[in-house]
Amino acid sequence: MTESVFARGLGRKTAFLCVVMTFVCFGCDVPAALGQEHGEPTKVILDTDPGTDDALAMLLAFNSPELHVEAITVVAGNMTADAGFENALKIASLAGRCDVPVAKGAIRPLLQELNTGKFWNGANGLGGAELPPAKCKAGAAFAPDLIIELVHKYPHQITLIPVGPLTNIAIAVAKDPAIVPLVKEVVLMGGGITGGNVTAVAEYNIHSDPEAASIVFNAGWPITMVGLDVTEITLVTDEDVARLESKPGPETTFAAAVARFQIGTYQGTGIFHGGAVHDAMAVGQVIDRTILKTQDMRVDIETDGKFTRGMTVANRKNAIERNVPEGDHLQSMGLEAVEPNVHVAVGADSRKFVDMLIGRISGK
Ligand SMILES: [Ca+2]
Repeated sequence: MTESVFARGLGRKTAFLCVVMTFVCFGCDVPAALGQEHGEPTKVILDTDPGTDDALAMLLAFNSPELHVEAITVVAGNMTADAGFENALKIASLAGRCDVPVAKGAIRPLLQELNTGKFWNGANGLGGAELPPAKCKAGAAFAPDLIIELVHKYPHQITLIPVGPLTNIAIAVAKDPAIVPLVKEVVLMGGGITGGNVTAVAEYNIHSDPEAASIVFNAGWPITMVGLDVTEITLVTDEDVARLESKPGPETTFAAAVARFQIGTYQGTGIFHGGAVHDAMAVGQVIDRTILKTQDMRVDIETDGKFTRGMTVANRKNAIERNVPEGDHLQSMGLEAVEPNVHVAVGADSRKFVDMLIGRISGK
């Protein structure tokens, strides 16, 4: 970015403080009622690869009055683009939201093979939970084109919530870079600064298309990264599922089945004590800024690396050493600042989020 949203208006002294201090806050970087200062719902586009946690993210978005879902855009990821598209249409139908356009996008990552996620999502992508055939009609638009169209239609109003590989978003930026300053913000699920879930250091959404992620992270728009650091500590339990089941209905029955699959899968790894609902947390962050604690950091995407491809490389100090040639070697001369480009979620009020998720889907 040429002028960071973080550094804009800061003087040199303040910028220097960025080097020695990191900004840690509970939602202080964004107004608590972002987009709702005048009671208007926040316009969002959910870019998704449904996917179990995607399904819960969709239901949370559809059942939250703070949001107006302008479109569901589908990307290849957990499922092939066709299978994910069908799932998205079924979930929109389940929620009675055929008014929301559903568009299919990229069928594969920019440069690498598609890596689907049957283990984490079940063969049908929905944890085996069956849904009736979709009533909602498939949109004809190519997802990146629909994103471009809606951003121009609602300048400075659209929040993008990508919860799959970032292929669609990167294609939209590549096709029309003019959308970047017109997007209100990007709140994505992906990455992590303390470890990965595909490799030691890479999270699935980023690992699935690192080149696309690099485009998105370097575009120059405000980004909040809701990564594994918060999603793996925010777990749905059997008690939470029982709360869903105590309110029987099509959406709660489906959500409970999905959540039970997730709990079983995650507990089966021997690492977790409940089900992680990763993608839904990105939607939750747009609804309520008090759930996550964020810290501004410079984050780059590793697109090479023998062990690190797909890693979100975070500079926690927002500084690097400045080295200059001196004779036959380099000499360190101190530190120089690097501009943060991402609000990184580093802490969560997990119970508050899960209560919101369960409450919204169960209509409470
Ligand atoms: Ca997803």
